[in-house]
Amino acid sequence: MKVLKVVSNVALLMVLVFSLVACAAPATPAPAAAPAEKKEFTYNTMTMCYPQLGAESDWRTANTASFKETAGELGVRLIFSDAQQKQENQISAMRACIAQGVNIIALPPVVEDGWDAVLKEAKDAGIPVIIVDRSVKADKSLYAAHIGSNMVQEGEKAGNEMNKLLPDGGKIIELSGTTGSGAATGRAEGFRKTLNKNIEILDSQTGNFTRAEGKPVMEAFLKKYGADIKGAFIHNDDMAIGAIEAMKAAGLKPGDIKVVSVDGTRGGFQAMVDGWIQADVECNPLLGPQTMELALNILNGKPFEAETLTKEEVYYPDKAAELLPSRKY
Ligand code: GZL
Repeated sequence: MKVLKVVSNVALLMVLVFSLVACAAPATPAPAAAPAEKKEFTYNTMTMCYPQLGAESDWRTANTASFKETAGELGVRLIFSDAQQKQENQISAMRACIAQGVNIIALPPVVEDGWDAVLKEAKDAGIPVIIVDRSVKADKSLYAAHIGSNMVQEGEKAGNEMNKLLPDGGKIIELSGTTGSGAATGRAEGFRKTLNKNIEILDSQTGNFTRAEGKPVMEAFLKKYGADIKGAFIHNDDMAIGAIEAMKAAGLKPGDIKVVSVDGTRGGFQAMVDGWIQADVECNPLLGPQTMELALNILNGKPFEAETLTKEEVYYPDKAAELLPSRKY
């Protein structure tokens, strides 16, 4: 069976030669793997960091609820923290989120200044930042977008309301929000832009957006200026409610001092029903849904607005009772 053997030897030789040729021949490169498709984010795969500034007011409580409820409904993983109104705590929370490798940061800044370094750290880590609610004084290249209120416009509206309440002029006081915050700065600026010249601001003092601090500030104003005070511009309903406690304790009646407040919370509406607040400039805290949608568009490279300003009304006592039950915050 020589032939077979020979065949087999020849076959063996051929196999040997073929395998040698196959090994020697340059391997034809495998087709390059298609570049990995950039995975599109969905709400379920998005992790958002929300270093909330505090829990100082009903507005803030509603803002926190809006983010937590929206994240729960959409399936977004929300890394939430409460900075107790301290910027250093917000910055630490942001740095922890950066280290954790979140997809996006939504920052509600307690004050306007001091954000450049941590915003740059986020940018260098490839984590976009959305500024929520109040503004920051930082290079716009350091963050992707801002969503919130036009605080200067809120102040202008308040000035117009005070003009209507004191057509013959008079002396007023101002309880301002957190010193250095975009909300307080903007409202004060806008208010002074539209206030009539026959209305004099006797004094201005921060109540840090809280009821607890609004009350003693108003007590001190009443002690110092007494019946000279014809009006009060108060930067949020929580401070107004604190100030109303001081006015009651001083024996004043609703309307003795014309009060213009800001936020439009249920507490503010109730104070209008009771006659203590004469106009309430709305400031909308329910920013969760719009911010989540904005975040997804940013992450997926879709078109988005760099600046989204919320639409806001001014409310008055004559409609307060009717509208109060439908108020969402
Ligand atoms: C304004 C917001 C302010 C509210 C206050 O957009 O930052 O902070 O007016 C809150 O009630 O504390």
